[in-house]
Amino acid sequence: VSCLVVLPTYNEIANVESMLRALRAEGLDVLVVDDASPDGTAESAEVTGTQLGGICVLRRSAKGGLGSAYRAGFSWGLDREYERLVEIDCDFSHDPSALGGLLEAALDADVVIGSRYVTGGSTEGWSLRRRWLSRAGSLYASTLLDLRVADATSGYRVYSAQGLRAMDYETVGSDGYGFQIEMTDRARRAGLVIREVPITFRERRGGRSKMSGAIVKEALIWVSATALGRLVARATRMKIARPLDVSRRGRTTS
Ligand SMILES: Nc1nc2c(ncn2[C@@H]2O[C@H](COP(=O)(O)OP(=O)(O)OP(=O)(O)O)[C@@H](O)[C@H]2O)c(=O)[nH]1
Ligand SMILES: [Mg+2]
Repeated sequence: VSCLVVLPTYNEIANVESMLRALRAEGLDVLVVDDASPDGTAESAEVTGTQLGGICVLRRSAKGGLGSAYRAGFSWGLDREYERLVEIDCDFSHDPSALGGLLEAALDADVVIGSRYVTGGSTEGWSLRRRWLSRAGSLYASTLLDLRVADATSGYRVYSAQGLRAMDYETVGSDGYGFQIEMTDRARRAGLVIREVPITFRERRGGRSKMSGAIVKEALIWVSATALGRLVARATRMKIARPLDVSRRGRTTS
């Protein structure tokens, strides 16, 4: 099965070369999606690509967010007929050597999630507060949207090309953690097979986090508004359905 790793980068000069080497050691093609990182990440990726082969760099003109980088990367990969598309962070939080296990699980699933919150999964180097926040966020989204996954915000994933197309990923609106949640929701609603594989998530190796309050807020608002919208839609449908039921019953008894 042909497989493309989509690697979004923004100011990852400290990690990008070693990450690319690790991914090429797994024998995988890589597309770096760089949003004009001022630290020279794209140039470094291009140099490494010339040395190792199997690496392309998609240079975008401005920082557009993680979700938008993935949407662009997926389109690039689907146009080139890749059958599996991988999401991974460029900071070694996701261990590239775990990818073999994820890809194996992807043989009979449309979506494989590298999960911190299934048995055997864990996070290393995170404060209790950050761990609690992440778990609570995942639980909130899973419960409200009936996602039936333990780790809805994980960004270490494998998608089948067919699954991505069925999910209509191009119209997903969120960008940060919300992107992962919204993609999981799309997969559920499209009736795709989702599998979770335990991973150990580690604190980023070099460089700085791009996580922000705005990203958390975006996810929280999206989940809450979507759940509320569905609740209202269901209540409205029930209200319309009830009088019809009554009239039908009325007709059969008369
Ligand atoms: N192309 C692109 N990549 C981005 C953007 N924002 C983040 N990334 C990349 O997406 C990946 C995840 O971002 P991180 O900053 O590690 O965010 P995080 O993993 O949620 O947060 P930490 O755990 O604190 O590192 C990294 O490879 C980033 O370089 C963006 O706007 N554009
Ligand atoms: Mg990270």
